[in-house]
Amino acid sequence: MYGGAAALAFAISGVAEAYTLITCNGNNIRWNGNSATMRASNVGFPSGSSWRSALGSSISLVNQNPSAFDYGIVYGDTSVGFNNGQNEIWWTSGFGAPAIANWWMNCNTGRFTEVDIRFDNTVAYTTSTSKSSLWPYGGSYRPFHTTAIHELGHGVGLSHTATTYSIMGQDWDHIHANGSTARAYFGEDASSGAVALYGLNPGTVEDLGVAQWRHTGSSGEYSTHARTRVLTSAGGGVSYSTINGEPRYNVTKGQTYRLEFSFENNGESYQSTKVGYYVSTNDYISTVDTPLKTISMGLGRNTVYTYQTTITIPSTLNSGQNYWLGTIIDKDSTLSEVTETNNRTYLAIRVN
Ligand SMILES: [Ca+2]
Ligand SMILES: [Ca+2]
Ligand SMILES: [Ca+2]
Ligand SMILES: [Ca+2]
Ligand SMILES: [Zn+2]
Repeated sequence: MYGGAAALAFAISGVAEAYTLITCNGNNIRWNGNSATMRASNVGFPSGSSWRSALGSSISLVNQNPSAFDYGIVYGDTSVGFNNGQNEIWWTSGFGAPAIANWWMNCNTGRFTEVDIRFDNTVAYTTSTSKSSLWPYGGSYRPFHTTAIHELGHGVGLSHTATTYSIMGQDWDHIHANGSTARAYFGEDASSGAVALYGLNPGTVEDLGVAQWRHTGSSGEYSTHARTRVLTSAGGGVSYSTINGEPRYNVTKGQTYRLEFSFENNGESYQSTKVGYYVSTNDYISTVDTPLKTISMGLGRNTVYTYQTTITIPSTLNSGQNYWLGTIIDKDSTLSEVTETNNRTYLAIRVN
C-alpha cells in the first residue's frame, strides 16, 4: 500500500496534459468497481446543517459526470481516521492547505483502497450559491462546493490539470453563473478523465454548458482562470469597470465586438447544437431576452471550447444604461440533459 496526497496549495512541478490521472508503477489508479462510498463526519456535517446539504449536493454534481463512476455518501460517521478502511470526510486544520485528499492504493493492481478528504475549518468557506457571497464574484467566501468537487475528483482518480479550464485546476473560479446564482460543476475536463478511467455510463448522460470563465495559464500544477471577455472586432482590449467583482465593458451602439464564452460538452456524445446570443436588461439570461444572433456549433467532449463570435450592439439600446450580453447553448431545447441550469450565462456592458 502506498499513500498519496494532493493539497490545494501552489506546488512547483511540470506542466500536465489536460486531465491527468493519478498513477503508480505505471498504472492509472481507480476504484475496483464503478463506485465508492464516502462517509461524512457527524461532527462537521451534522444532520440538518448546510454543510451536510452542500456535501450531498457536491456528491450529486460529481455523479452527473458521463462515466460509469458514482459516489455513494453515508452521514453520521462518529470516528474518522487515516488508513482505517473507510473513505471519510471531515474538518480539521493545520495541514497547510484549504482542503486535501489523501489516498491509499495498491500500485500493482492500480486500485484505490481508501480516500480521505479533509477541509480546513479556518478557511472562510460558504455553502451559499449566491454569487455575491463568493470570491469569484467579489464576495468574501470561498465556495465550498467547488473545493469539495475538486477533492472528490481526486477520489475518482484525477490529478491536477494545468492546461485547460478545469475543476482540477484552481477550483474556486471554475463555476457557472446566471442571474444571482453561481453553481459549481464537474466540467468537461474532469468528465473526460472519469470516462478514461471508468468508461461511459450505461445510461444516456448528456450535458452541454457554457461558462463565463476561461483558462489563462497555470500556477504549478493548477490551471488558472479568468473571466471571458468582450473584445474589439479586431480582438483588442475593451475598457471596463469592475462592479461587484465583475467586469462591465464600455461599448458603443452600432459597433461590432467579439463576445467570448467557454462552451463545454460534459456528456457522453458529440452534439450539434444551436447557440443563441442575446441582449438582456439584467444578468439573468433566458429565451425571452432580445436575440442578436444564432450560430451552429459542433461540440465533442475533451475540449473546452472558448469561442469568440462577433455581435453588433443594437442602436436601439439606451446610452448610459447597463445591459448584459448573454448566450444560451441548446437554445431550442432539442437535447435532454442531466442539467439545464448551466446552459445560459452573461457578460455585463455599459452602452455609450
Ligand atoms: Ca469511520
Ligand atoms: Ca479513513
Ligand atoms: Ca437541453
Ligand atoms: Ca446543460
Ligand atoms: Zn487537488
